[in-house]
Amino acid sequence: MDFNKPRYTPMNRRRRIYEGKAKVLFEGPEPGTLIQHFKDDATAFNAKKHEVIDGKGVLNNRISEFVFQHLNDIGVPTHFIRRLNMREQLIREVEIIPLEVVVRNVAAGSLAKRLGLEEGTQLPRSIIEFYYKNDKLDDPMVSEEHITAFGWATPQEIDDIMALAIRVNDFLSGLFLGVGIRLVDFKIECGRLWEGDMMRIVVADEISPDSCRLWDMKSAEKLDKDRFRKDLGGLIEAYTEVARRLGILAETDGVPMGGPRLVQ
Ligand code: AIR
Ligand code: ASP
Repeated sequence: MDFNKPRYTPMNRRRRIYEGKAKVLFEGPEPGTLIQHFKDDATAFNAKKHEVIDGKGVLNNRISEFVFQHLNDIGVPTHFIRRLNMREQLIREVEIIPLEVVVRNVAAGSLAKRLGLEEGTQLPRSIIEFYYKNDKLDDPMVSEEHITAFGWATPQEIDDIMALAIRVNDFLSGLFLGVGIRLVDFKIECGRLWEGDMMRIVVADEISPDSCRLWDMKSAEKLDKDRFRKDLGGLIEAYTEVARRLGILAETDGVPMGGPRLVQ
């Protein structure tokens, strides 16, 4: 398959496969591919809170591309093929496993609340948790017992998912440490990628400030979606800062008026 030959279909004529809260999936140019489109919508508390934040999709597309391309480069399998434009990327079609896989290094969010830990406490080791993806149920936390009993994933698949989650955590922790950002926690989703009769588990969805908690190492300022969840304001400025530190936006680019300017 030649993924470098562009064969775009105008957006309104493309078949829409799935619309989520922050992304839309369209049919891709080749069998087994999809186009992942990043919207500007921000939701929290499973869509009970909703706003459109101009430019968020563009930033997440670019930050997620950066992370997924690096994961591919170090041999962590993902669904990502390449970015197509400001809001879209070409991905491999996978069968999404209905779990949110959360890795935590520092106590925050629902863990701090559940166990009465002070936010910011370093955890004794990285902790992996599973949540069942179901908005109506508010994504309840589940154990491996639930996952295997209800057939969401097999024990072997859970092992593969955990191994991927640890590799992603090691990569992301180092990446952000290098630019003065503390990776507090993050969420990934995994999918089954079929290649003939063979199946492997790959990282899917997105990895962006929507799905990670990122704190500035010096000031502890939040550079992630908690700015929206907690009504702190300055979300675009924070995401722009993350992109700038990763070298995605030129140093000279300030907070954009008509959307961020991207460096090719
Ligand atoms: N997360 C969970 N569901 C959706 C997302 N984005 C991410 C949060 C946070 C981590 O998972 O962004 O980085 C843990 O979230 P919480 O709310 O369980 O503490
Ligand atoms: N993404 C989920 C929602 O839309 C949860 C969250 O990020 O807070 O509500």
